[in-house]
Amino acid sequence: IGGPSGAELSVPLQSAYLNKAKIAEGGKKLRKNWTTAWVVLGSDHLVFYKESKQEALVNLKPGNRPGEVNLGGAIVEWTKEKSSRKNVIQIITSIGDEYLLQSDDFPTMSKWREAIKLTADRSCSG
Ligand code: I3P
Repeated sequence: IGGPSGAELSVPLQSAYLNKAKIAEGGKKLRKNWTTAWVVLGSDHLVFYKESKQEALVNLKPGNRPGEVNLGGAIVEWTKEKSSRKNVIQIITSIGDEYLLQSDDFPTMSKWREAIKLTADRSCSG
């Protein structure tokens, strides 16, 4: 059975401005730097854009998405230890990249946690 079609891949499941920090790459700790990003959840990945307007432009060029994070097999959980901020989730990808996402609005982060977790679990088995 084939993977998702190109059409499915280009349909964002949800998108929002969230606070984001990449804190590790390939298991190696990075210096934390929070920025606001336009975060788009696709069928099996997350994409980070500086602004919402970029999304349409970059989507014209498949395979050229610099801020794309593969969610297959990723671990997604709330964390209180990795930040002093409230409503922080951590995403640890299968290649050992680690991201924090945060919003002051609890329902927003709760919704994102659920959706990212579902996506990670679903794309784990192929
Ligand atoms: C970091 C900055 C972050 C903070 C982080 C600090 O300092 O204040 O906002 O994370 O805490 O190290 P700097 O700008 O000098 O790098 P939180 O806001 O998430 O708490 P941490 O080292 O405990 O992660």
